[in-house]
Amino acid sequence: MKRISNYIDGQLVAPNSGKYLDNIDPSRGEKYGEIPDSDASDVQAATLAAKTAFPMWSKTSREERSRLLLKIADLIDANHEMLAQAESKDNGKPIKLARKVDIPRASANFRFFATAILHESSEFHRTDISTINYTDKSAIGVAGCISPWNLPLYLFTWKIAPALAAGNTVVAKPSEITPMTAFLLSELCIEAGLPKGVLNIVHGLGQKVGQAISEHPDIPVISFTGGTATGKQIAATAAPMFKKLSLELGGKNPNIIFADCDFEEALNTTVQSSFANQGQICLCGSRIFVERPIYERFRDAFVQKVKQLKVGVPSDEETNLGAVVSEGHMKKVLTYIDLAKQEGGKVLTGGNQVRLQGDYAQGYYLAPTVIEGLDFNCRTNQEEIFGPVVTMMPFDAEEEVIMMANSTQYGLAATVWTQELNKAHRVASALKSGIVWVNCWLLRDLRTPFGGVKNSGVGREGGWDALNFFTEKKNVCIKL
Ligand code: TXE
Repeated sequence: MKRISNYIDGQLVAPNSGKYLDNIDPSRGEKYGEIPDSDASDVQAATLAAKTAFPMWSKTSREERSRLLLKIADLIDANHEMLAQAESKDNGKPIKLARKVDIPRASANFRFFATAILHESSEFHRTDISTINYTDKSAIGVAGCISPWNLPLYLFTWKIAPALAAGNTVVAKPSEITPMTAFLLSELCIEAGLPKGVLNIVHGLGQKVGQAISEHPDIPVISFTGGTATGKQIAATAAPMFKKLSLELGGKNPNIIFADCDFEEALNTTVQSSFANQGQICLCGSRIFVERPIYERFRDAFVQKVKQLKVGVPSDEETNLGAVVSEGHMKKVLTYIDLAKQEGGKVLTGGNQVRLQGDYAQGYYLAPTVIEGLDFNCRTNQEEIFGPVVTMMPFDAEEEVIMMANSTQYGLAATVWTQELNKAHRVASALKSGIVWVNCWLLRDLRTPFGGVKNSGVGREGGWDALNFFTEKKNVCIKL
């Protein structure tokens, strides 16, 4: 039974309350560890440690900050398999996904920002012969970083790395549903020699620990990734305090497939964009629009491939879909499948819980599900399900599919499949989303702006956007 600790002021410590929450292994549906049931007093201790460390850390040279963050990246790589196993067990995702995506991206996040700060420059404006301006960029202070359960270490480090690289100290909260790799990261930070108080990790419930971070007066900047509803709560708390906010929220992403697409490429990638990580990636394409001339051919070929996907034990190399993250989430997804049927949807494959044998009989497994026959503006097609469920709809005209694609409250990502260049640019321009992939999905260049519009969030992560978010700019104007 693995009981993990908070990481505060360089130490692994118990929660002040002495209370713990169960940590469940979703592949077996059973408790396998305990996490601190922390509260505002633990957040206060973490914030004090971060505040105390800030003068030192913000004055540490960028070369030294870079060296330490690169050391952490090296330690993540050196512990790649252990971290991948831990991530797969905690989240339910297939081990091959954790090995290939989650853990390599966690070290890449540290490497990217550790090296970016070595090349950062600022601005100079000459007003006239005797007046010059320079932009002085400095760290803000204690940054609050709150992350979700779907890509635990990947998204946790996506916030922490730029915050630390920019010279801030951090109070971070991983999801209570998947805390393990954040805990293992704290051990690696100690091994790397990260000075005490620079990074603090407080485990526990969102309403207690997350809320305490959002409302703490000494945490002036918050970076959050998670559900739109939670994003609203954090904004409602932080906005009146004039905190700087970055919110990466939900999605209901359209996947638009024109008749002139590269059929095989679109087909194979759509299987991935529909069901990777059990559909628990906010970038997944959950609404598939197919131009009518190829709708039936694509639908039948897609369903055929989906039927071949293996739902299985996450530790099995052959598994394509592991367990969804929790019993509650499994029930939520099943409720949406029932709703889809009530709204007139026809389940072409899946639509059911999957019962494995033996030790895994109580795990949270769902069959990859494809539904057609729904209206584009029914609830199933408007609300985020965040599970292995996609809908398929035919379309006739470009204007029609753009209207349907843009019809939800979300605007995070979209995919467009066409071999006509002008159409690709035209459709990408018309789509209301922060990211558009053309003839690909989830190709990520960390320098690019990442984020959504509408209810998918506020602000952009990645590249200079992330470093600028975690710094304050001051214009100094000098009359010579
Ligand atoms: O979110 P939650 P989840 C979205 C995804 C889905 C959801 C899944 O689309 O909707 O997030 O993640 C903490 N004050 N994205 O269920 O519940 C909570 O403890 C402060 C989009 O985890 O919002 C956890 O640590 N914090 C994203 C974190 O918030 C609170 C990519 C997220 O929890 C809190 C990934 C509160 N009141 C998921 N309540 C993207 N756009 O990139 C909870 N928390």
